[in-house]
Amino acid sequence: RILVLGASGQIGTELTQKLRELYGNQQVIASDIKEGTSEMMASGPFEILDATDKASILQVILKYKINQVYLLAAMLSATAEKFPQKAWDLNMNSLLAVLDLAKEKYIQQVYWPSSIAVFGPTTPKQNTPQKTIMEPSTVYGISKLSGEFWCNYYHQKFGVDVRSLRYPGIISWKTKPGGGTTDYAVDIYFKALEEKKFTCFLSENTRLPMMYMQDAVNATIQLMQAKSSEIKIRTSYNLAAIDFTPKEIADVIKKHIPDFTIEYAPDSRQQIADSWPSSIDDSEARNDWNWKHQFDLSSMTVEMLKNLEKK
Ligand code: VAH
Repeated sequence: RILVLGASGQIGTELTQKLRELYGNQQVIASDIKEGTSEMMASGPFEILDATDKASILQVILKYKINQVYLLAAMLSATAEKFPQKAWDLNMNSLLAVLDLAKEKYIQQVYWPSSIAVFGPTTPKQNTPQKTIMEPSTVYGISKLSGEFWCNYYHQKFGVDVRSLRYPGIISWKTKPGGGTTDYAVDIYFKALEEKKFTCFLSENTRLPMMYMQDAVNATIQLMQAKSSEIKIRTSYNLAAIDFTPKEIADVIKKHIPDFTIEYAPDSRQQIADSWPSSIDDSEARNDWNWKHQFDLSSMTVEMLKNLEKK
């Protein structure tokens, strides 16, 4: 069985649903410190669980005979700048707890997400390669880069089968934005429909790597289903799909909502965004386990607006 830690979050919600579709509702245990969407709560088992509490995680592992853990609990970039110590404790202690449980053979496989936030202002910004200068300037990025090295260490030293992807900004409609710098690109769709206007906290030409949620979920499952011998990178794989600026996404939304207007009011999140790449080279993922994305900016926009209108 599978345990999802952080199942009430943006990615956890959709990963839980996809895993339940693939493996059966009773095979996937969702958990978080707070309940999630009514759809997720209704579709299978749920446990209130603190992802940093190793003993409690072990109890759930034994109770449900878990053999695979997806650890999606984390504090994202903007919030982590406000609460650095809490962010470090949550992001690192949850990972070390799960890696130890794998080392102690209570579970057989671990998924843990990294992020483009591991790159910093000195990293080449265009088509950022898998191996390059990495000097993250955010607490979130520091925790993700450290986590990558812990994953690689537990794999090399103890044979732990932990796998990881450096997610770009992820766009989805099922949950509200959760404290990320890229979350302007989620909120813009909600606001375009609700108010036909949006005030963007990044400047109009801030180009960032992005991905529609369905692509991110598919990549995650594809990585976890790959043969161990195909996984050449045990820190974390670059993963890419599209990249766009606030102006570009606003222009695509205007094609559907002609009287939509956007204004720009950059705030403290601008310097977080400015420290990250504009586009990512993910050729290792495409070569090692046959990754390819499906959604571009226009098809993502159709999906987002269609689903939000129904919501
Ligand atoms: C954030 N959505 O903005 C996350 C992600 C690359 C961005 O790590 O913090």
